Amino acid sequence: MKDKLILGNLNFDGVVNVFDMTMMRKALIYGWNDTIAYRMADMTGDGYVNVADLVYMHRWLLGAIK
Ligand SMILES: [Ca+2]
Repeated sequence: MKDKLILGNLNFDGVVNVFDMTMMRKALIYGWNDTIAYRMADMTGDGYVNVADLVYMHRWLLGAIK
């Protein structure tokens, strides 16, 4: 579970995919209830999770960012 800490992996299943992006989108609207997920969602590494991180994850999933 939470031993699989990977940047962008918000549901701790070991992979970063569209389910994590959906989770981030929901959390940005309704708020975060998991501080570890919040940390893993900071894709841009600026200490905040906002729409910039969602865009980053989207681009990463599309292969535009390595
Ligand atoms: Ca995941």
